[in-house]
Amino acid sequence: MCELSCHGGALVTEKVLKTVLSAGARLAEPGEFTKRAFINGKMLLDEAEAVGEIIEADSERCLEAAAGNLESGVGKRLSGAKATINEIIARFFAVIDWPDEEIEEEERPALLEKLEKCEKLFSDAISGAAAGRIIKEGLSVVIAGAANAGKSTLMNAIADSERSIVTSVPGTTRDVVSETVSLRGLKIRLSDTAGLRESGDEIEKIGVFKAVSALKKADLILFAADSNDLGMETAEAAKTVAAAGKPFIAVFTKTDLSGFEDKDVPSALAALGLPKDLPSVALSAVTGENMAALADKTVAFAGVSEEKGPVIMSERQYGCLKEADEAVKRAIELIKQCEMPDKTVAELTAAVGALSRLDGTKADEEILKTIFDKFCVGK
Ligand SMILES: Nc1nc2c(ncn2[C@@H]2O[C@H](COP(=O)(O)OP(=O)(O)O)[C@@H](O)[C@H]2O)c(=O)[nH]1
Ligand SMILES: [Mg+2]
Repeated sequence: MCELSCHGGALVTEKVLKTVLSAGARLAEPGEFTKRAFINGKMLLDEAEAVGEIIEADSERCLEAAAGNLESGVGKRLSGAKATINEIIARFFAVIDWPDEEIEEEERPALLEKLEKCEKLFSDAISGAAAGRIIKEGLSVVIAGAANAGKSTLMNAIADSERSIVTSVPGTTRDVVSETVSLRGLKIRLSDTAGLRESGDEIEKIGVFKAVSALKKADLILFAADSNDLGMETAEAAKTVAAAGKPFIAVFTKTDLSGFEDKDVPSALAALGLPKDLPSVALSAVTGENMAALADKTVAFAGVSEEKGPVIMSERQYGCLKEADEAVKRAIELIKQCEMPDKTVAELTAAVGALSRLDGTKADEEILKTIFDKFCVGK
């Protein structure tokens, strides 16, 4: 490898490049440098994927998680578990190969304990994958509620821009208005929707239909309820929001007008027919009061811990982990039932196979191609 420095400017660079290419050099392929590092054993496959995650990162949290995955990825963290499973396979092979050998009754608990520890590591990593998806793709937060509840004002205050039109006329927002924002470094895909109410207006009806569809796809709903008006319409909207079956936070809006306080929350929830332990915030998007509390609750909901560790952001890694976890669970059952050792060996071998695909010690060309083709040239 050699590095050339030349004068700036497109033409000079192009001429130097042409000369170098005509002398026999070739352009690097996408992700070629990372791929070479992987092939030469300088990094595991999940770490190579972390390089891609770093390049693609579009929020602080995502960048942090990707950098953590590069430094100490899931492959490295699970290498001990993989070694343990391999040792247990060897122990079972001894039993299969030597008819006099068998797994003694007193040996069983120790084997089970080791496998259960491995399984715990896998299932912990799997349960962290939900947070990984949110870190990478962003948390989908939908603001919904009755007409004039202050939804668009809330949207604009969170997004810190005049994204949605705000008027005192009920039914102003008709389409779903979306914006990507960052809250405490976490990417949030925020959507404002039309007020949930029966309407004779053709366009508004479509807006309400779209709002209800958006609710069903949300990770989290912010149910905006005007603290000055906790009547029938608000209660009806609460019902529609609850029916979507998604987690939601009750946001009592316009406290600057109503004087509504945190202590008023329980009776307000009861008036709307909502559970008394529902996460709630009373705020004013106009004065900014309690907006920080809403940000805290929203980010806390994402379940993204500050703890450094592998964050599974790749569907491929998730699939491998699932496979390893399920195979080990089956092996545990087989050992408990004193089943034939060859069945247990088959499950444990499947688990090691999945872990080897995860860290790339056993990866076929097809998988490498899909991973590295996503990289840009020069990485
Ligand atoms: N004083 C005050 N007015 C608000 C607040 N939030 C919304 N409003 C007003 O309430 C009306 C309806 O607000 P909007 O955000 O359009 O409600 P939407 O229909 O739910 O989107 C507008 O006149 C806003 O200016 C608030 O926190 N304080
Ligand atoms: Mg609106």
